[in-house]
Amino acid sequence: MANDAQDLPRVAGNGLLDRRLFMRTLALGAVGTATAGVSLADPVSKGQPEWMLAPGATTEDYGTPSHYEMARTRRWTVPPAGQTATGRSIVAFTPHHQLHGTLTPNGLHFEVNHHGIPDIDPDQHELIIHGMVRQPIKFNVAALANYPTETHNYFLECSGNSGRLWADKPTPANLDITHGLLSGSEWTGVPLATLLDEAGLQPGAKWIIAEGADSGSVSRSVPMDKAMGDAMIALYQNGERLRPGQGYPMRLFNPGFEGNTSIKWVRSIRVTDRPAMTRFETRTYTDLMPDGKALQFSLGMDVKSVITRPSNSTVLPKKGVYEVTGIAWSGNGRITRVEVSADGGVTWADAALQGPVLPIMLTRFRIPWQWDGGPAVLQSRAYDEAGRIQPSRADLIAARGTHGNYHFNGIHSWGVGEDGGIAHVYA
Ligand SMILES: Nc1nc2c(c(=O)[nH]1)N[C@H]1C(S)=C(S)[C@@H](COP(=O)(O)O)O[C@H]1N2
Ligand SMILES: [Mo]
Repeated sequence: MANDAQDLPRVAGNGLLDRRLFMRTLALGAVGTATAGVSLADPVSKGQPEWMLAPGATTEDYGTPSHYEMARTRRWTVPPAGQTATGRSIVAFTPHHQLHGTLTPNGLHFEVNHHGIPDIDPDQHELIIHGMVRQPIKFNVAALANYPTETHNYFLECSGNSGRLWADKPTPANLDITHGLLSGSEWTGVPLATLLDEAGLQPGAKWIIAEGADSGSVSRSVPMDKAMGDAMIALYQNGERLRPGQGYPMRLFNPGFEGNTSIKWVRSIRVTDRPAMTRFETRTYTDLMPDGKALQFSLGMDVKSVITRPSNSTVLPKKGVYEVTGIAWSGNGRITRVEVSADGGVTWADAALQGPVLPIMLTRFRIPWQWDGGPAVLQSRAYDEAGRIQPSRADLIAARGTHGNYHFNGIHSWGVGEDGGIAHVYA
């Protein structure tokens, strides 16, 4: 079925094809795609499948995915025997190698729970805003629901996402483990500025300290320009109330900042003139530099991308044309460009960006690629509207060393072997 398709316009080395030449052309038979449907001599169906022979099931109160899809679930870190969820952080990963589009289904949103998930009664939960304000105020869910809300699509990324890519050796782990502390959602909530305005900031108020209602009271300090900027108290996620793992019934959401600052189950926002130096801004979520000094309050998530398909969870079955697709994102704003390389970064071609391209949100990119059966190294490189470019791993390490655990945003490489096998490599 596959032909050599030598006439297809090549835009970079090792088989990258023009991004405008999409699967419509390819699937229509200009070339055989490696994955196209089988043509039938007699396309008329013979008989009916079993599920057509009797009426199907009724519906459910709350819909769930097909039972055939139950392998597409989050992997999560089970606490070691003898430790409870609250004795150790539990981390659940979004399986990006199994997903498409840009919105993460709520049941597959990643989770980082340092002290388990509290079971909060929404009728009893309160958020208090106090400290350097003219008048402390508190809100329950019903009171907050009376304020004007805003809805935005935003990604959320733990700064520990991709942390294992700082290691000397590539990893056999799948994309959930390496890039799954990242999700994209539509968030609806009340701008924090509205609430801070109502409380009235005192002169000299420069930071807020947000505290969660989990047993460890996870707390972070957030600079006032963020608090008075695009920060929100989120109540809804993709149209439904927040899931318990996302902070039900309310969370602070700081778009583009490291995930840890978006305090879940938020119960207190204290306005201050200085940061609190909490555990999560001293012991963790700081970046150890080559000179042994630690960078604190490295809050912004920089520009980054990764190819989600193909990935090391699949094997290329045969030579032919494949769609290479992935996601790009930046805490600085919109993604402006994503380039893909099939020859380990020697040559690059522009991928198509799926619109609308929204600021501080996952952006899907695609490019057709003709695999000729030889070795290849697939990479993606993202650019954002702040002029930031995703660095090579070597450049990132030259600047930052390898002592740190957080904020890895280097270019990611998939090595494709002659057998069609795919592995994470350092190129
Ligand atoms: N109260 C509280 N807020 C929290 C956490 C927590 O354990 N407790 N985890 C933080 C971390 S480390 C991250 S990366 C994000 C993850 O948000 P998610 O679990 O909704 O994906 O929430 C942050 N907010
Ligand atoms: Mo995190």
